[in-house]
Amino acid sequence: MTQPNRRSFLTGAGAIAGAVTAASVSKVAMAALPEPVIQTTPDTAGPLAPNSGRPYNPVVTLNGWTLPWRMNNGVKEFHLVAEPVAREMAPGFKAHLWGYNGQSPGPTIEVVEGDRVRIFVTNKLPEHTSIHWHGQRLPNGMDGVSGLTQKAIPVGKTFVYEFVARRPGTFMYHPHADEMTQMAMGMMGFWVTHPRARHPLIEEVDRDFVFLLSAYDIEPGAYTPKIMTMLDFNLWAFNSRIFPGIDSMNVRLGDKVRIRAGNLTMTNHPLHLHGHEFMVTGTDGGPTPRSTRWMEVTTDVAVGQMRQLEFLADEEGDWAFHCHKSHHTMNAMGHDVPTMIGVDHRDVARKIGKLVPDYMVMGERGMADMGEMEMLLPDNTAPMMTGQGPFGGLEMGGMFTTVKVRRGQKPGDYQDPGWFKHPAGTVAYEFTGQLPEPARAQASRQRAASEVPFRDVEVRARKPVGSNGHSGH
Ligand SMILES: [Cu+2]
Repeated sequence: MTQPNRRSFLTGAGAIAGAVTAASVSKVAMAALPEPVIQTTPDTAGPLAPNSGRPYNPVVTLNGWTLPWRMNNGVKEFHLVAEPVAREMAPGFKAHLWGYNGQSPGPTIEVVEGDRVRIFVTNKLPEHTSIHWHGQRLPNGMDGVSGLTQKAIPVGKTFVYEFVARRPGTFMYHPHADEMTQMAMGMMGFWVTHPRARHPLIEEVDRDFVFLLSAYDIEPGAYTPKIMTMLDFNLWAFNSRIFPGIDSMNVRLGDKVRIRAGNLTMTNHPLHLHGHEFMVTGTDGGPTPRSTRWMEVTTDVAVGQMRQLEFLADEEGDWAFHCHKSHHTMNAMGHDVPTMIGVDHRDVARKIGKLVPDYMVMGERGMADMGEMEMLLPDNTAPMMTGQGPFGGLEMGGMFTTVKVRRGQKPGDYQDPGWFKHPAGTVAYEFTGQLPEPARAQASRQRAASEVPFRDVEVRARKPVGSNGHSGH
């Protein structure tokens, strides 16, 4: 847990933790830009309790933070700075991304339904930008589509967006100028509009976590994403962090928990929770009607969509929460590796060695060996399958974390409680008795004797190798 630090551009602003109050800023200062608040660490910041404006229950951004604001004559003023950032995606692995206010993704913006919001956007990127407020009802000229609804924000300039947050819900923000490059570089942020009063379709919850799904293509050893990649990403992230760099979501036994996710990658992500059932209570269009809700353990979040999952955390333990595309729970180094199970690799190793010096052939017994090869990786990359748990290697990466449900977790405490201490007799254990002969093998032997003579059949499968230039499909 860390508090954002501030670059103090204004004199007499005073040092205040959390949101800036109108009373602390002089009249001259109010006419100026709100000082930008910059975050330098990728740690999960505690919830930012509002100290001005209408009250609400704040969210917690996974490996992120909420942007403080100042009140100026009843308008909530925020200052976003679009700039190059260094994002630690996992311990030992830093990426050179573009983001907002020191991090990628940018800070979460939290407002209340009916709030008038003014957002100053300063462009410190090497090219023009804009911000689109994904999902919002707003005047057309505030929609942030450069060329269509506004001029792009030139390098070094500050533009102002102003609108009323008209409907409560879950939103995102991202550039709508050289969008492919800027989103591939990590420019995005979360936005939550809280209901102004009790809403018939919006439950009050004890914990409300938010994060964005993002994907990057960064060569092992490199720092900057390849922006032309459309599908073949090698880093699948929750809020520009990859396992084991993603914090756990720590809750109290019996808590009502909401997890909000938005997808700004180029493919869908079926999010899967272990040990509990959840309901999708909201989409990018707002809260879902009750008649459309059903219990499930996996829900797909398509490109450009947002989903709110809600569940009662009534089972103690460390419960996995991850994208169910298994390639999305792996890190770099794992892609474009041939399947080696059961293959005599001596000849292959010689061939690959010519192309990639120091390459190791792995996987004769499956890929689990990869989990223990961290020492041999180039600088600045993340092992493909990694993470240590109380029982050994987790062999995971990418879009994977845990929901830690604890009896002793105090209300409002988001600290990691450590690994779950399983009650005696509740962990899967080794069977040490006699293994019986499999019954099915018995049956097929009888049939083989009475019908056709049984002989070994070898199956060879080979993908067609084209010479017509279509190999990239
Ligand atoms: Cu996925």
